[in-house]
Amino acid sequence: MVHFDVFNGDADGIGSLIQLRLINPRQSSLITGVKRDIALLKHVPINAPLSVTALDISLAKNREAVDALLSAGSSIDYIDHHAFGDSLPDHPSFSAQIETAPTTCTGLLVNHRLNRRFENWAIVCAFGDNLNQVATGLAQAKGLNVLQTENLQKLGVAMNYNAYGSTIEDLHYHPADLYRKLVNYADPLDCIEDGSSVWKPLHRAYLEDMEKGLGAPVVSESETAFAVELPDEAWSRRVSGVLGNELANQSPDKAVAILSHNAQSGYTISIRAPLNNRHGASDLAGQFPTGGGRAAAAGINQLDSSDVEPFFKALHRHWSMV
Ligand SMILES: [Mn+2]
Repeated sequence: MVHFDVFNGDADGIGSLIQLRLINPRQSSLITGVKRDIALLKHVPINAPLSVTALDISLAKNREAVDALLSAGSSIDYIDHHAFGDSLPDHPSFSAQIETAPTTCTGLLVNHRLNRRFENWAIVCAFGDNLNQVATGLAQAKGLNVLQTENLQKLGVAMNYNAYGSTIEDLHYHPADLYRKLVNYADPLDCIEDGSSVWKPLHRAYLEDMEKGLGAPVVSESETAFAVELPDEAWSRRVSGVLGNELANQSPDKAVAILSHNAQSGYTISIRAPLNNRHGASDLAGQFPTGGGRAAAAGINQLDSSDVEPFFKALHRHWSMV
């Protein structure tokens, strides 16, 4: 039966598929995209019974396509840690491993399923999703040294970085290509050791963009939060997500907002709650028409320039009250 692997283009999605295909190599069609492009299952054809593996994409955002595929006779194996909606499909051809605890990610769920067979890849996934404590704990438990642990973290961060952009054209590597290059390594540490692997150019690109990102001006700051502003350029769209994580890690008691100039002459906003108080981001974003997200990380798709000052006020007030 024809098989489709459908996965988020970030570190967690790619690293999850790597683990599954290392243990069970099979020909498959790959469907993936930029990190925010999560409604991916609608791209799987529904005119023939297929088998599908879905990784690291919210079932709630793919439910219609899932139901259509199941009705067409396809079977789906769904592994994920995002919101799944009100209920899971009740169908004999649907199997799911879904956990939404904030301390897990898809790569860790796969690791559990495979009895930790490719655990270094799972650690890469966890670092990619910024689950640094969990990832470091796993690395220590299996006896990795500090350098090895740092290398897994760097790879996870760089893979995650590669997935950010408005479109595939913004990215350095199409996530499917990055997967094909990385699946050749049973241990991600070997990829880093290999001087001719994708690691070197990917990491160099990450460092270049991050240097620009960390140099971006702070445009508003208080005791509880700060905001930086990025221009409307491909590097900004690539670096905004990992820059948010990096700034949050550097200032764990403050909320972070990244304002990216967009093509609609306004801003796209990404908000991270303080690492030490991971609540309230979605409440703040929800005060604006195109805002939404999760408690720890949320965003506003379109903020007009005239709303920037009101946004700053709300940002600073929001975490001074909790
Ligand atoms: Mn994930």
